[in-house]
Amino acid sequence: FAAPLAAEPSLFKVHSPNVEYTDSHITSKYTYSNTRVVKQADGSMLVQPTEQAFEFKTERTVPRVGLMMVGLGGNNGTTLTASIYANKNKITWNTKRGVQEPNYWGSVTQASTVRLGGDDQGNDVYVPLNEMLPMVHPNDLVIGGWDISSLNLGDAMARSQVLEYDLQRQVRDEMAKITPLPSIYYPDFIAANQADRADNLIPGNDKRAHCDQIRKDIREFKAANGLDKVIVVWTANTERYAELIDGVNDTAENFLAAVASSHDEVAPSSIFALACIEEGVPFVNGSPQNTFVPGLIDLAERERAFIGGDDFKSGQTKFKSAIVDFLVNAGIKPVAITSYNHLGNNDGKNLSSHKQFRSKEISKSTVVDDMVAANHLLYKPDEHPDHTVVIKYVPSVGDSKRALDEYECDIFMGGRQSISLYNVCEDSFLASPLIIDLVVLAELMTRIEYKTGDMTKFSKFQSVLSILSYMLKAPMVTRGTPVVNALSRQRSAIENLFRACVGLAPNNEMGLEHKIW
Ligand code: NAI
Ligand code: DG6
Repeated sequence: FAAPLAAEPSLFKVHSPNVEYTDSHITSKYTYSNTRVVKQADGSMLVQPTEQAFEFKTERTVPRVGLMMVGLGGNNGTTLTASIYANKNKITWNTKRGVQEPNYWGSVTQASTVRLGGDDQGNDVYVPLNEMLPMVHPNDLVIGGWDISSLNLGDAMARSQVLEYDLQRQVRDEMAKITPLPSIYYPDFIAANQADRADNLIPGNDKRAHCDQIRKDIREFKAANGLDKVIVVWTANTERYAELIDGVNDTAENFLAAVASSHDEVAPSSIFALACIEEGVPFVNGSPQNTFVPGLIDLAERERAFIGGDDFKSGQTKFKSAIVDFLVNAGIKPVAITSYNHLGNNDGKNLSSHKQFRSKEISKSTVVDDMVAANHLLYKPDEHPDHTVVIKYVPSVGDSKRALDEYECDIFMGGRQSISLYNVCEDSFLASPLIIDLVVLAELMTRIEYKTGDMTKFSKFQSVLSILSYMLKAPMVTRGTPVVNALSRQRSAIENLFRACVGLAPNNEMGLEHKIW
């Protein structure tokens, strides 16, 4: 057994009467400033600055964390597992460009910095994002999970054709020691073209028994590896949407009854989510399907379990959520966004089936809604740019996805601007670092509590982890609260929540100290 865990040392300490560091916690007293707007019948607005007192308490001890991926033997699952192994063991490999060292580039928690403040010379001081609060390091994650394909991870990595051969060669034996746990396969939910890899299945048709098996797998993985916590991420094939049926998946009780009766419209991903909710394990959905049917969200809230989703925001959509925000905030009106993709990996093969493509089309298309709605000078109510998404399966390009986007915009005095983007990248190299961020942030959120108003005890945050939005194409938020897709706002939300936890005001760009005499 490993030594008892101790609180992580901090790179910086905040000196303030509002912040206290103990061996176990960082606590902060924080004033949340906001602006309340009341629209009047005549169209005018009454505006009131508001302030709300909060206390935050963050556990300083970083636990031993297990990451269980559903779809472990896929391109993302094997790329991430091999990359963590290479990083942890400092494995370098030869490429035609020279010797390559492992890194975590593309992970916002591991490879980006935030402005902490300014020094006495007026210079900005930056720290790594993962130093803002104690966070688990990816090298320390213990990896496991499930796949409907029985291939060991060494062979599965070779099947994926993502990593350089010289790296594969060095990690293959170690990877081969991992074989995915058998998984749940309801053929109707993924493309028929996946059937030939489905040879590693939990037997039977009893959906409650399937859920209980997943719960057992999680418990056993935790015990076998001496883990304090497990996070589960769905990076398995995109499923079709489950039909929303009153009496089946509309409430927590109906959903549980539907599982008990093994109803056809309960998807494998929803069974995994249910198992995690019942085990109190955070579950993140990295694919676009509607895993979180209303009854399952009710259940998560009732059990105060953490959930997040949907669909990793890795390339084309990440650009879109930055570019459209920029255009609309620059007073330029996108009137048509046309996105073509072609790719040749197994994800592309699955998406060549219409129902699974439709799940992806929906999540790729909703991403500009909030930015368009924010500018009533450019768009009338209910007016949207034309938005088209095309995905084609072209086997010979493998994991190297090609994304072509055209942004057609109305500009000054009837002018037109056409912006064309062409993005080529290995899909799994973009998605794998996002899985790290989702795990690191979801785990951290299990250690932060808040108190406000007349609350006598600290509480965890709401079940739906909207803080994960930066990494997700169709971010889930607590019902009745606004969805934010704009990338810069999503990043600010992460940064400023962490600042609040150490008693610091949100970063702003006023730079008043540089403007006064
Ligand atoms: P992949 O097809 O290589 O891997 C998926 C794996 O899931 C396969 O090994 C398959 O056997 C397994 N699988 C299917 N159903 C399963 C089930 N019920 N239980 C356990 N395993 C199951 O796909 P890839 O490229 O790894 O992507 C994974 C998912 O992530 C896809 O749904 C994809 O749409 C989504 N995604 C990927 C992004 C990327 O950039 N790579 C970005 C956004 C989303
Ligand atoms: C084709 O777009 C296949 C998809 O699975 C995407 O590669 C994936 O969802 C990433 O999409 P995006 O828009 O974030 O690059």
